[in-house]
Amino acid sequence: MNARMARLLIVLTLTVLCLGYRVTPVKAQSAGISLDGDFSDWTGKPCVGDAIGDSQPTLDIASFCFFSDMNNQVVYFMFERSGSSNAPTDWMIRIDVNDDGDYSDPEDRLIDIRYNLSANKSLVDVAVYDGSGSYVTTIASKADWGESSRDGGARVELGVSFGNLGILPGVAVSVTMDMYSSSFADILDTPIQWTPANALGYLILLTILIVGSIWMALRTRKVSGKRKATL
Ligand SMILES: [Ca+2]
Ligand SMILES: [Ca+2]
Ligand SMILES: [Ca+2]
Repeated sequence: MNARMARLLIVLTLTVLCLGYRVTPVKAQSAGISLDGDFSDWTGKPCVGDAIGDSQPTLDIASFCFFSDMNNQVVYFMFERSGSSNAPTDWMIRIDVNDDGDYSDPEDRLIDIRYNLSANKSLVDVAVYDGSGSYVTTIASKADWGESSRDGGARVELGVSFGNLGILPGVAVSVTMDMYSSSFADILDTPIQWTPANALGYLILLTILIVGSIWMALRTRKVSGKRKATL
């Protein structure tokens, strides 16, 4: 391997590394999920059900789904309630990012969702806080990401980037998450264990292997050059 080729490979490797660590903003459409208030794209995505009737219908969680888009590093969420009304309701998704059984660490995240709706559209606000309650970012303000009352008024979809969730490639090996409705009126019966970093972990491993190969090649060349010089 000549020096020019080695430099080219280093640049390519650094590019791969940067792509692996990029923080991608939420896109309106990605990997089969569109944030548009149409829920046909959730068919076949991972979901857990929740008991019906364990809260007042407008705050009664019926199901919770999520889809992790590894390519764009966005996690999409969807939840459904058993009843409907046009009154605004509050929902929280909480994520134990450092997976220590406690949702209140600064590393953890709380996604605060307000679902408001009218006959023909929805107004969804989404903000992210860390586990200690500090504000992180606003994801959406009055986005039409839920069902209008005419369409059932029960489901909401949203997406949050890995970066805003504090999920670092190769660090967050496993996280636990669940959700609850306003003031714990209902809480998801089954917390979800999720491993977000697998694909990114492979990318990092590949990067380390490439960098290691280049370093070895350069070192071999340098040693070889010194030997030649002493002959
Ligand atoms: Ca959709
Ligand atoms: Ca329920
Ligand atoms: Ca925690």
